[in-house]
Amino acid sequence: MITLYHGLASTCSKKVRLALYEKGLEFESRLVNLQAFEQHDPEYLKLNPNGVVPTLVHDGRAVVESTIIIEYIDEVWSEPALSPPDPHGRAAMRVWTKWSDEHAYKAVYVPTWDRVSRPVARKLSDDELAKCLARVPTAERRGRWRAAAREGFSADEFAAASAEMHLTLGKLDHGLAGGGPWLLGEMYTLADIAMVPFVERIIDLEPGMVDDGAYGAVTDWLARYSERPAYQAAFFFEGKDARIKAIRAALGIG
Ligand SMILES: N[C@@H](CCC(=O)N[C@@H](CS)C(=O)NCC(=O)O)C(=O)O
Repeated sequence: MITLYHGLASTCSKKVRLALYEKGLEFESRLVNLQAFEQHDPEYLKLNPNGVVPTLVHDGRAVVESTIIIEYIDEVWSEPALSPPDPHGRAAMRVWTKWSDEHAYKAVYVPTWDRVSRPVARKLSDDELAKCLARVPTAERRGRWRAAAREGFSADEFAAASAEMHLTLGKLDHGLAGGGPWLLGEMYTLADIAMVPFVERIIDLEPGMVDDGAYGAVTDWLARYSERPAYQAAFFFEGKDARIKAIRAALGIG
């Protein structure tokens, strides 16, 4: 039995939905409304003490951290394999999953909070904010929610995010220069899964970054990617139209 606690628009949640769908796995969906602060609910914190999504619960035990979760999924359900069979290949894959956690995530963090969390947080009264902050389990996220609610994010933070976006797109462009079709060449792996939600988000936040054919190998990879049924099921999770239904049926996930 698999239960996924996740956010609809959350990049880290998309990574996990994508890995599950690539394996053709059905799961019980528990959507966590981040803008209603459900991630700080004491019951949820028992599963994920960091107060963030995603959390995968498998056979009654919780697994946290999106990169660790996708590796877990690939270990437990071995087909189709999403990691190279050799140590060198797996090391190359982990360069990308590490980049996803350390750079791609940072590229979208501030602009996403500014777009999604700030409009909700700034409406909180001082009392409501104090109550909300008292439930946030980590100092880093408390600071983030406070900034979202009050002073906002600085020009330096936006500039740092923009630099990370360019760095990430540049690294991907270089990595795909050999023709791909995937980040490690012929084999589609967790490297692709870990990176794609951030690329989609960067382009959504800053469409101008890929104007005039900039980072063309990346936009080609994303176009190729968006044809994958698992991508469509993971990214348009709540899609109710006939096409999404057909994709879900083709993946065997009803
Ligand atoms: N390193 C964690 C980061 C998780 C994370 O930041 N999740 C975001 C959504 S993408 C979240 O839950 N934000 C709500 C909050 O911080 O209150 C992972 O990869 O799972």
